[in-house]
Amino acid sequence: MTDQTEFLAGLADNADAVTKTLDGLLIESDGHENRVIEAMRYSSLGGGKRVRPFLVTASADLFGVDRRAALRAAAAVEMIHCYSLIHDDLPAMDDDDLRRGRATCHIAFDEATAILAGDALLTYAFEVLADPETHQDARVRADLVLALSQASGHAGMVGGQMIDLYAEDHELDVPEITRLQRMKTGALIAVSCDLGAILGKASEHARHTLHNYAHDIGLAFQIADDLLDVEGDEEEVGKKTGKDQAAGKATFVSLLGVERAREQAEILSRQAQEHLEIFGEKADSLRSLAHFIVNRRS
Ligand code: GRG
Repeated sequence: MTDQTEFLAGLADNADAVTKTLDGLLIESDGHENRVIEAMRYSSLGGGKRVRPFLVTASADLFGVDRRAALRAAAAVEMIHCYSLIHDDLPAMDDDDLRRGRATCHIAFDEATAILAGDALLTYAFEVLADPETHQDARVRADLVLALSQASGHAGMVGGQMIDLYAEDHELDVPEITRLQRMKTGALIAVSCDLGAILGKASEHARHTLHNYAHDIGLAFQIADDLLDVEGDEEEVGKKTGKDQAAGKATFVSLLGVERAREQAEILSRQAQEHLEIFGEKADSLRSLAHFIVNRRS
């Protein structure tokens, strides 16, 4: 595993590179549509840990992928993530006014603009992946689009969000919550590794192994998120905390208790790191990420 200070510096450098890539992709216009581009830029350039983009570039590094291609794929995943946050914060969903330590998109702009900014980020992510600038091989580009669309839509993130809304009035048990979280949060985390493997034309075995790693850290990430909602400091976390309990929502923490939930997250993080054995030292940054995910404070 990389030393944590070194890892955090690498995470920050990668976040800067992703922000620069997004900045270069989200070009302002002279036309009256510019307000939606401003909202897209507001929600995607301002902060965030950039965990998913890090997974894309660190996975791509295992297979010697060109950095520019990896950063474009990383930016596409971050666009999907930012769109989901914008829509999740809307009054019709979580109705939040704080995200990444500042006003949510619909507060900084207005509700209609926030809906459009989310829609446009969602669409643009696929345009970026389908662009020959991302990869010269059309088959690779098609595979990138297929993987990201499956992870983002009804069988992945959107489906998970639908179950989350259902859970507001229905009690779910641990297997049902696990499925919800694997779809809502885990699918995008898993596909981030997958995009790196697709870009690198990785073998089925390597792709499958990375998928197992991503599967475990996805769940560990969500348990850590549930713990932060209970124990985190609002200012440090950058969003409202205590929301799950206030909404009476069943989470891993409400079902297992704080101690068992933390234990479970740590078991998953260790298990995730074990999957990486076949990659040797090249996977050290992914090992460090698995550690970071369960020990983060925001
Ligand atoms: C509205 C289509 C639609 C989907 C929403 C992912 C999601 C589904 C909603 C986000 C709400 C949420 C708090 C989910 C829990 C886990 C999560 C995705 C946390 C935020 O991700 P981080 O911690 O955020 O990576 P940063 O700001 O660091 O990028």
